Amino acid sequence: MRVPRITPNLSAAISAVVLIVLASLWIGQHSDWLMPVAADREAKLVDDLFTFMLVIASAIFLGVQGILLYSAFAFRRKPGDMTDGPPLEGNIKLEILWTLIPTVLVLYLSVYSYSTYLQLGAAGPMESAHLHLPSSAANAAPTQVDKAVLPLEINIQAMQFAWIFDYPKGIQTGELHVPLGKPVLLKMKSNDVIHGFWVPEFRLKQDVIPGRTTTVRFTATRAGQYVLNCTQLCGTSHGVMRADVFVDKPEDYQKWLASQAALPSQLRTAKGLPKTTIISQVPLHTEQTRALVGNLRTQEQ
Ligand SMILES: [Cu+2]
Repeated sequence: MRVPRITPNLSAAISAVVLIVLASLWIGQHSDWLMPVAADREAKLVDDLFTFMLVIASAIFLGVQGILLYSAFAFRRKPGDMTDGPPLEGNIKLEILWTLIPTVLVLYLSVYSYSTYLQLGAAGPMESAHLHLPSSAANAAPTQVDKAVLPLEINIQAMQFAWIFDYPKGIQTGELHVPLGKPVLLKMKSNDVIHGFWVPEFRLKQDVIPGRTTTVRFTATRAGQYVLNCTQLCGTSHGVMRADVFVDKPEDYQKWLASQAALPSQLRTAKGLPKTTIISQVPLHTEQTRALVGNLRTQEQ
């Protein structure tokens, strides 16, 4: 059987490739439609990676679907044609090409993703990495710079099914407040099972594991209220294991901290009870749990 020769129309092929590239870049430009607002400096790293992956994925999708649609119309069966399709077999050049392109893409994406991961400080303790110099402090004396970049440390306890935030001077709250523009280091522990810290607007996710301290570093850049979700299925009420996250202007943050320090402990009668017991006595309803944990504040141990 004679194999029909497809005469490539070079200018049409080039136009199609250019169109696909332009369309993919346009989709990449609008990747923010698919993401929540970005509320910290780290978000840019993740968003850039996401945009890059979206451009590649769009180009592959449009290319494959375009060839499929074109073929379906251009090579459709003519009326009255009852013959079999031509026996096409092997094409070394094409096989090399479609092995090489995905290999290069996957390798490049691995390197790019891992570099983003390292920059986010997610690969473990990296004391030298990820400290942001505020521009005003950049020219200051070394001692001032050191002080300026020291991150604010907040300890977090995760438990079924609540988050508790431990601030200096024994202040415990059920809401996470962080100051705008200051590096923050969260040190997280779990009191029972594996939980997961995730604030979509920060683009950061980290497991909270019993017997280990895991960390998250970020610098919030957008004041507002967000939600912290638990991402690990940690029990029957996993779905309500949320907490409010506030990014406050520095003066508002100080005011909030002072108001928390002045708050009388509403759980003095329960003093001595393990905190988990106090939490577990509350019906596991989001609002009630939040209200209780929000008021939970113990004196210095
Ligand atoms: Cu959980």
